[in-house]
Amino acid sequence: MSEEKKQESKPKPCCVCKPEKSARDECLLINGVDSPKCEPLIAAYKTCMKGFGFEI
Ligand SMILES: [Cu+2]
Repeated sequence: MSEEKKQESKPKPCCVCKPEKSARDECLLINGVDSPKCEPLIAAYKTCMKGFGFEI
């Protein structure tokens, strides 16, 4: 993608927090979206995204 280079200082949401995202996604997949089990993982992902300036 050509936009990728211009935004090097600010990464895209899809390029950051990948381990946190996959952990969250896997949890949601296994336990379902309403499972409280995944709340810490969702929180960890949000915190990580926030660190990169993304409010989700
Ligand atoms: Cu990306």
